[in-house]
Amino acid sequence: MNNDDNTSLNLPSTQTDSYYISRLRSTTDDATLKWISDKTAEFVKFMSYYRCALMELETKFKVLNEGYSLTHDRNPISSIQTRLKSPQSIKEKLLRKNLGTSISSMENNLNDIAGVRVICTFLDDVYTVAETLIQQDDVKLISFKDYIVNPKENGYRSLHLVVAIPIFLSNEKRTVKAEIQLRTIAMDSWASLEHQIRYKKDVSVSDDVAKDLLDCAWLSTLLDQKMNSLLHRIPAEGSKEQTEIKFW
Ligand code: 0O2
Repeated sequence: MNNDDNTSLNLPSTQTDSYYISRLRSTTDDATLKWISDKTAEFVKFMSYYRCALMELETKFKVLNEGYSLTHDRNPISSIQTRLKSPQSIKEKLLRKNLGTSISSMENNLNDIAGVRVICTFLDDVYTVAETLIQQDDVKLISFKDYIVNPKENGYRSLHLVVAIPIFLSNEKRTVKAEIQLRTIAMDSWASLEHQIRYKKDVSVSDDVAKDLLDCAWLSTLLDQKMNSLLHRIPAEGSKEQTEIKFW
């Protein structure tokens, strides 16, 4: 039996962990143990910068939403999701791109360790929210891809921004990059479905399914356009209604 194979030992996971830790301690010199511990601490600290960037950005979008509701009496943002890329995905992406896996390589080569998805109610809101964010003087726009004006071949639509923002820690200021995806509710439901069916899966999808997905993307585009034009018709009719209510 191979002693390094924990499956053949058939131990519960907690026991397996402590087994490995004690084995590591007994087979590794102090300098190497310190090196492992330093590397782990460095990675944990590095990831915490991105967690802070997510908190900053989420707050920025919440404040922006609140401010807009004061002036326009409605919220442009329907929901905000944040995610920190997992160590596994970070490593896989770097290896896929033939890049080194050091912390500086992560920092220089990956823009999406911190990811924010902002789901807007209407098409115009996507651009209003994006513009309002990048006008803020502590937000630096690094790049943007407009997959709404230029959808991907499969029908994917969204506005992608890469921004850099400062985060202030107790004893340092860091500039951290984050990827922001802005999309409407219709774009989001399409992307979620497509992600489940096809995206990143190695299996190829039948032509029928690909065609139906493209049809759905087209329908969601029409829906967004129609809803957006309705939005522009509401204020005039709405204000008339409001006057009548006030009069009563
Ligand atoms: P996940 O699991 O959502 O995080 P890059 O990230 O710069 O190396 P690329 O292709 O230039 O690669 O990035 P792009 O086009 O800006 O897309 C990055 C993210 O957009 C993806 O992240 C997806 O979240 C989303 N996305 C892009 N294309 C599609 C698509 O066809 N369908 C769906 N459903 N989502 C898409 P990840 O890290 O690949 O995946």
